[in-house]
Amino acid sequence: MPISGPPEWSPTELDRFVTDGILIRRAVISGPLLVRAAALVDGWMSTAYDPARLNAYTNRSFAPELEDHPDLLALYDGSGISTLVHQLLHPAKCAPVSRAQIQIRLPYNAAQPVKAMHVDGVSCPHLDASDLNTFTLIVGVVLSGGATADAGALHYVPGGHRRMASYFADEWVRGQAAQTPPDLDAQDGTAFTGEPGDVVVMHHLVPHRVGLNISAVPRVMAYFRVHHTEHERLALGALSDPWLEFPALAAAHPQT
Ligand SMILES: O=C(O)CCC(=O)C(=O)O
Repeated sequence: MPISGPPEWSPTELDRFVTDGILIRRAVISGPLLVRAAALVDGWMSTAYDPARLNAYTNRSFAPELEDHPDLLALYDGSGISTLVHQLLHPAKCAPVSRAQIQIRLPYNAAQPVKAMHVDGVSCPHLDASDLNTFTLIVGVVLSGGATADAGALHYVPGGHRRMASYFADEWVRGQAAQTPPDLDAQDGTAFTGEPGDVVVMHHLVPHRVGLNISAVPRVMAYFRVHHTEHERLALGALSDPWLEFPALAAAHPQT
C-alpha cells in the first residue's frame, strides 16, 4: 500500500531549492511516528547518556547505539519524506538510508562545543583532513525544542551552496584544515526555528553552524544523510557542481 505523505514539491519550491539550497516543510510528522522517536531519544538521555562523551556525541551523534533503530528510521521511510527526497534527485536514485544521526543542543551547557560554519564531510575535525565523507543532501526532523534562534538552532546560509561550489573549484585544496572561506565564516546564517515534526531538507553544500542553547529545553534533531546511488563516483565533482547529482533540476536550471 502506498504511504500517504506530504504533497510533492511544487515548481516554486523546486526553484527555491535550486536558489537557496534548502527547503522547509512544517508539521510533516506527527502522531505515533513522532512520539515514538522522541520517546526513544528521551529514554536514551535518561538511561545511557554519558557526559564524558559529550564531545564525541556532538561531533558524530548522540544515541549512537540507536542509529539504526526502526523508530528513528521510520521518520524518514515511513513519513513520506523519502518520496520527497526522491523527487529532488529524479530521475537519479537515492541509496537506502540506514542510519539516523541524533544531534542535541543541551540547554546552558558551556561544555558542549559550538559548531562553527562548515559543510559536512570535508576537512572534518574528527577525520583525517584528506578524507571525504560527503553525501548528496541532508534531512533534519525536529524532535523537540528549537522554537527560537538562540535555542541551539541550526543556522544556514541561503544560497551558500553556490559560494561553496566556487570555493571548492578555485580555492580549496584537498587535505587543508579550513572547511569554509572567511566570507562565509563571518556570517551568522539564518536560523531554522521549528516545532516538533517540522522538516528541513538541505543541499550538502549549504554551509551551516550551530550555536548555544540558552532556552530551558534541549533541542533535539534527527538527521538523515542521503546519498545518490553513485555518490562515491560523483563525490569529488559534486563539490564544485552542486547539481551533478540532481539531473532533472540541472536540466531545468541549466545556468545554475
Ligand atoms: O546540531 C545540528 O543541528 C547540526 C549539527 C551539524 O552541523 C553537524 O552535525 O554537522
